[in-house]
Amino acid sequence: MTENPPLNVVRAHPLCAETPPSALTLPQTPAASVYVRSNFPTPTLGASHRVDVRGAVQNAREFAVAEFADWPQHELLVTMECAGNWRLGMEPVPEGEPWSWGAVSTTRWRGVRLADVLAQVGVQPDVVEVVAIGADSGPRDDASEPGAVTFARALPLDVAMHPDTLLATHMDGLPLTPDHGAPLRLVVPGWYGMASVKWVAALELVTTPFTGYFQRQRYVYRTSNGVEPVTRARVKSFVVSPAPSEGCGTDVLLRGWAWSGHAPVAEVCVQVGDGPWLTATLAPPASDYAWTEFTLSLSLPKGAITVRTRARDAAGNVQPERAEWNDLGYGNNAIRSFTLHVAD
Ligand SMILES: Nc1nc2c(c(=O)[nH]1)N[C@H]1C(S)=C(S)[C@@H](COP(=O)(O)O)O[C@H]1N2
Ligand SMILES: [Mo]
Repeated sequence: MTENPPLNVVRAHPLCAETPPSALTLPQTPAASVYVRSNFPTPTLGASHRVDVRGAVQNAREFAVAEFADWPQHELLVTMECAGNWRLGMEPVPEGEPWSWGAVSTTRWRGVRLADVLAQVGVQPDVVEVVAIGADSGPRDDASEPGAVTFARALPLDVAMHPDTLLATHMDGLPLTPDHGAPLRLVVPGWYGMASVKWVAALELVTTPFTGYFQRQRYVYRTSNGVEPVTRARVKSFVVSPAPSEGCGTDVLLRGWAWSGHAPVAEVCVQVGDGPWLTATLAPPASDYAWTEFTLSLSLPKGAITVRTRARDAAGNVQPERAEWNDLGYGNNAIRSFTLHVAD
């Protein structure tokens, strides 16, 4: 038997790699199997790395990342999903990394509160956003302008000030690995992954909305109706057991995960073939930001059976039959349909 690889590589350079199905069965993703999405080559930042905090602040200054070890620490279990996850399920498949189902992981992050850093510099009253600027750069993938662009994303001030928005130094109790943003990254629970800027080099407080490439040209829902920013993760669910490829017996315990960046998961329903939608049992999530486990015991007929799952969150968001198609293929949270091969 071959070992499961820790990651399924979608593109090697810069690294884009999915959490493999075997790791998606686990409540917490092993660190080596946490998906990676990098737009540019991984920058090498030493232990003496400093973050420049500037812009509309009372006292602009640099912080040595090492100094954060002495600050109050916060740890959170967070399900993070790339906005491009399941792009392959859109028809026609939009441009961008061809992600299947594995650009999602659930990880324990530890670090300091972004709000604690902002309190140290003093936020001026007219600040609207905090721009996190990465240390990575490269060409725009639409070649709209020549030259390099830096990965940078703005957060509304209220999200930046939220006590669960972290500047993380650790994953799973260990210092961040280079591909996950060492030595310092943002973690914005509930938001699609692009908000969680890796390799933070600077934080700039701005008094007018940021219009950078990764804010206005990328990570936007662009349709014939206009352009909307990509923000929180849409409600989604999927089955992890039994695995579609494995085959199963007639009596199964269906098990999977559901999450939403808008509100707690309120309900997951399962449909077998053309049958009625059945309500699954929800387990309490391990944290406010971690996915919710659902289970349902089923007696299935033999043969190839189609199974679908549909989650609803407490804000009333429900997975659609089809997600609205958009140029860049973000936010595909359509109901997933898969086939189980049922034998004795
Ligand atoms: N500096 C920087 N931060 C970044 C990115 C990037 O390319 N550069 N990619 C973003 C995207 S699109 C996602 S989905 C997450 C992925 O984080 P991970 O690679 O640790 O899973 O990082 C985000 N932060
Ligand atoms: Mo992403």
